[in-house]
Amino acid sequence: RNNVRSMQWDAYYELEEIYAWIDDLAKTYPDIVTTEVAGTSYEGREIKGLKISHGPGRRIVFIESGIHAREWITPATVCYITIQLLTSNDPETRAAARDFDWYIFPVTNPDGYVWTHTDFRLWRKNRKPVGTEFGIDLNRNWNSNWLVKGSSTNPSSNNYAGLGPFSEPETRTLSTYITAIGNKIDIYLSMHSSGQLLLVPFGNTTQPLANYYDVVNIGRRAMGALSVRYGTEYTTGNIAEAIYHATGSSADWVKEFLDVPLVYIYELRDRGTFGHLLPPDQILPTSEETMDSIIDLIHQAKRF
Ligand code: ING
Ligand code: ZN
Repeated sequence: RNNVRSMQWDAYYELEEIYAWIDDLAKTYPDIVTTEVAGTSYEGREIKGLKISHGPGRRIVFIESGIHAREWITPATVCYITIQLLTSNDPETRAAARDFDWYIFPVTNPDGYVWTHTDFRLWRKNRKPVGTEFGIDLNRNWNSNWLVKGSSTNPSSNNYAGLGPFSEPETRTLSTYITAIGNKIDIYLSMHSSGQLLLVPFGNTTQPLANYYDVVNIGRRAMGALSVRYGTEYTTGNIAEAIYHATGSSADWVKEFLDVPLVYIYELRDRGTFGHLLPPDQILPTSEETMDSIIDLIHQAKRF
């Protein structure tokens, strides 16, 4: 199954398969795809992704997914999006692929992802040992209001924030990589599941951020596009308002420090029936509708 161009989107893939597929894409599309390594995990795995570029000087879309190990639908959907950007004949999709540089990282927590395949399906954090416990919540470890809200100092918690901001190799190396791209990022998407929500920063306050109304309106329209195909309903709003207060997330950090104009967190399907155990027969519909929304986002961003 190494060649994902023949992927049937009917099964969740293991880390090795996804990474082999990325290498294969770079070989198949040498003029537009490059393999990118954004960092290294605690156990020494690469955070491997790819860049799609049709030429210099383009605005950037950055997609970070799989920061939570058990949220398997996120890498699956992101792989689908990647293949659409490379192979679709749809004019809007081709335009989106051509007009932006795409940085796509399906699995930003590779150790955790492997652990969910080998040992414990519902693992969320990375796999760094902390005393007798394991794992830091990598979406509480970024240097933005670190430990302020919705975070734990207890290593046994699923929201353990770590010993300090960027204490973890995954967040430290990934943030360094993102910083090197700098303020040319126009759209940053952080992919999670589940709940069918589209969230915008910040997670420490329900106060609207600078361009809140523009960002939310663009998001709402994109969720309208998402619902067309299968009627899937999303709720759009501020993190703290729509879900819970939580700080130290990647989304808050790119908003605060890189001033990325459009930052969204997707909480993909479903609304609780299966949660993280979303059956494989929902990979394709989830991927398709999410792609529809991203194309709409891109369309709106061009005029933003
Ligand atoms: N949800 C996110 C979490 O990290 C979130 C929600 C996103 C909070 C971004 C704060 C910032 O808890 C899931 N499902 O992980
Ligand atoms: Zn998550």
